[in-house]
Amino acid sequence: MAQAFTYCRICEPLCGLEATVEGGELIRLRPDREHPLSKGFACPKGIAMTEVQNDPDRVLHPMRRRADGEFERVSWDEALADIAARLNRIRREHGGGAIGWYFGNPASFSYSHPLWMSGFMGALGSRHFYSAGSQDVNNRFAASALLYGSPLLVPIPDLKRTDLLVMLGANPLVSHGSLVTAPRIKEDLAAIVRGGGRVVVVDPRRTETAAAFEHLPVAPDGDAWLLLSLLHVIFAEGLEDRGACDRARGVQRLREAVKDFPPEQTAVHSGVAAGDVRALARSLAASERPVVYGRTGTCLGRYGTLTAFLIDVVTLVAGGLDRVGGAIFGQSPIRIDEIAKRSGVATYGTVRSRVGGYPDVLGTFPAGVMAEEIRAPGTGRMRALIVSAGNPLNSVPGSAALGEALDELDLLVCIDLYVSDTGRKADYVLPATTFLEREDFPLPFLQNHLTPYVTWTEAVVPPRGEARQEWEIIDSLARRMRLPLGSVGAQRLLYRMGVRPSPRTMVDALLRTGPYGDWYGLRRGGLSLRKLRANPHGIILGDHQRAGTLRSRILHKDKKVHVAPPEIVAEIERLAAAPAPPDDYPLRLIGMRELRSHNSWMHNAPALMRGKRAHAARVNPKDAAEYGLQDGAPCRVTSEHGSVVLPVKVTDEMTPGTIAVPHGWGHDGGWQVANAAGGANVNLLASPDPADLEPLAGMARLNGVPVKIAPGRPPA
Ligand SMILES: Nc1nc2c(c(=O)[nH]1)N[C@H]1C(S)=C(S)[C@@H](COP(=O)(O)OP(=O)(O)OC[C@H]3O[C@@H](n4cnc5c(=O)[nH]c(N)nc54)[C@H](O)[C@@H]3O)O[C@H]1N2
Ligand SMILES: Nc1nc2c(c(=O)[nH]1)N[C@H]1C(S)=C(S)[C@@H](COP(=O)(O)OP(=O)(O)OC[C@H]3O[C@@H](n4cnc5c(=O)[nH]c(N)nc54)[C@H](O)[C@@H]3O)O[C@H]1N2
Ligand code: SF4
Ligand SMILES: [Mo]
Repeated sequence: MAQAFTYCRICEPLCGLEATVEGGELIRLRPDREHPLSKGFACPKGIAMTEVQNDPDRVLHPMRRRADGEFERVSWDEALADIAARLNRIRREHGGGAIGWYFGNPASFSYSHPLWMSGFMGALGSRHFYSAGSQDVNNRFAASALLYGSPLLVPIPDLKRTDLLVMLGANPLVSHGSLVTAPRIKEDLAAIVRGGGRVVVVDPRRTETAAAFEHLPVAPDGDAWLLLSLLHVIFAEGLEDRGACDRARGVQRLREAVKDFPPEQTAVHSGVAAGDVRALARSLAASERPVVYGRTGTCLGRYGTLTAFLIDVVTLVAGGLDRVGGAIFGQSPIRIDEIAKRSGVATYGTVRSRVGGYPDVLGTFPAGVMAEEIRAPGTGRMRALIVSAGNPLNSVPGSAALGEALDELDLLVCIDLYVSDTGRKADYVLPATTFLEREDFPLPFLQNHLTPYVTWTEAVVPPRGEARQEWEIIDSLARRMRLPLGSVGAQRLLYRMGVRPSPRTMVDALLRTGPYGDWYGLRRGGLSLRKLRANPHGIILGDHQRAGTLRSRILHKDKKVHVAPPEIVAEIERLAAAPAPPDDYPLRLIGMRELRSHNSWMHNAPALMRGKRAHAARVNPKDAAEYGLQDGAPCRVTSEHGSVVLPVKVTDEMTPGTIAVPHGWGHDGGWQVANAAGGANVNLLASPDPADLEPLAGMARLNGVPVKIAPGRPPA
């Protein structure tokens, strides 16, 4: 038996894991006690990854769907040859722009997969590039592009030094933190309070985090109203940080824009009493080290980009932006800023989608237009789709319409661990390695580390069956299609010359020439891949991320934070003119996460499903009484777009008028435990209409969906 150290790549804390391996097989995963950040913490999902790794339902060979809908095993050679030929036929007849790609959340946890995938799409010259981002964080990137001129300048809350954290739409005690990597985040939050500070959790549900700290209930989709009123009060009472305002651009316009939003008038939209808003505004202004932070609860409404934008603006006006204990901009040991600038991948609004005219965010379009992009005739129609590490049928709004559209494709290929709900419709399912079967480097997360840190891992077990890494699959496909890969100029040139750099050599070069690099021996003790390999628990690079770096990193020509660009002013006007919601759907649906689920893909691990776990809609006792619902009995939730049946859970953690349903349930894939778990696909309730997406980043509207509820009978 051998032990190996690695890190978990299910969610953003990237906790250290110790793997026990015997005869090339994973026996057990345990928390790594020597990991300098997670220090022996890992959650149930990380531990249960053993069951995913060894799952009998995993896809271990390329599979082709037969006419009867069942899958048959084929060789890699056969699969790749047929896929390449079919893609090339589409290219000949309709151009590379008819081929699309959707990548899901796990893709971002691999350093090599995104690089090779964007190389592939770049070489095809296709704009049909979609991701889970439009259901997650693209609004945050868009807000940063507007504020700082770069979508990748996303601040993290300086949790170890703040004295007032106002947290909107995040539940880190369950999600373990997102857009900030802090594996022991629960302790970091508790320490704020222990040090005399405050943690205020703004959420329609009294979440695990809200219950542990101060809870300020908010109406679903009410955050923008609340933030505008916080600004209103701070300006009206002359409490703004003058220095910070003097250094920003557009403050006068912003002042004008928020004049019409006194808390007494916005309370009906935000659900927060005027007195509470005024008190919070004063606390923020009085705090030495304030920070406002928001996550998915603030991203998936009608005003996601505006909300993310206002979150930073409130921090700025309160004096916390780019300051110790506020919202700070972390740095990576790899020169991400520069690479992003030079490679031209850090784009926002450079191109627009064919359907809906949405701006691109980092070169991708909203997944909510995919169905229409497949169906709408004309040039640029999407005819083939590759899905890697994603399950869009279960994660994108308007699942019914998307399902029908996928059936119209000439070719659908899924690269996955399982036959997912989406994979069920694929012509081919290609077996991917798990993260335990691949080497890795936390490329996109390095600047989010609260404590600067870097690590590298080798694969801890060889691939099961014939599983392959995504970059290898893409590489072989590109070769067969005679497509020169290369996401950055130099890489493309090398490919043309027949040199094919591996992801590993690329990372070594980036590390060695980065700010901590060894410069090939010029700086002794500097970073290189060799040094990382000699430190299996990773290397701490400093005590804290630095504050005060923003000015040198802003990409706006005037080097100022832009607090009132026309796009945002227009959004404020749109918000003020919003029509009243339909009366016949009196309740608001929101999402939530569960400790033992991970989006849609861990419901097949028996360890996570113990205790007869079931999907449920959480409903306040008052609403339950009003609509005749009984705890544990089935209910029917109906929106303008669809209807689902699932059990009710009556709980006073919900604010009246709001119901919470986790996404990622209601399976019909090749995963037996998950299929048997029941539940429903909540995204059947979200609008399939591209016109209903949020305008500035194409964010899906998954929170605040108008619904009604009634006792329901489970489907026969
Ligand atoms: N209603 C509602 N919908 C939501 C959300 C919400 O809050 N409410 N949240 C949204 C968010 S934040 C996200 S991130 C998305 C997630 O949406 P998606 O990323 O589309 O879906 P996942 O459920 O994460 O499915 C990931 C798929 O990748 C596979 N997989 C796992 N690891 C690997 C790997 O290493 N390689 C490969 N090739 N495949 C792998 C899994 O088997 C699974 O099929 O859902 C979004 N949808
Ligand atoms: N256990 C577990 N952990 C996960 C995941 C998982 O599926 N399971 N998924 C991972 C992924 S992909 C992501 S992106 C992160 C997300 O990380 P978080 O954003 O922290 O995750 P959530 O728990 O969904 O928190 C969102 C909160 O927003 C609230 N909310 C809903 N609507 C509104 C609203 O209109 N306004 C406000 N203020 N709040 C609202 C919900 O009640 C919920 O508490 O979690 C990651 N971690
Ligand atoms: S919190 Fe759990 S799932 Fe997330 S990285 Fe840590 S062990 Fe993995
Ligand atoms: Mo996510």
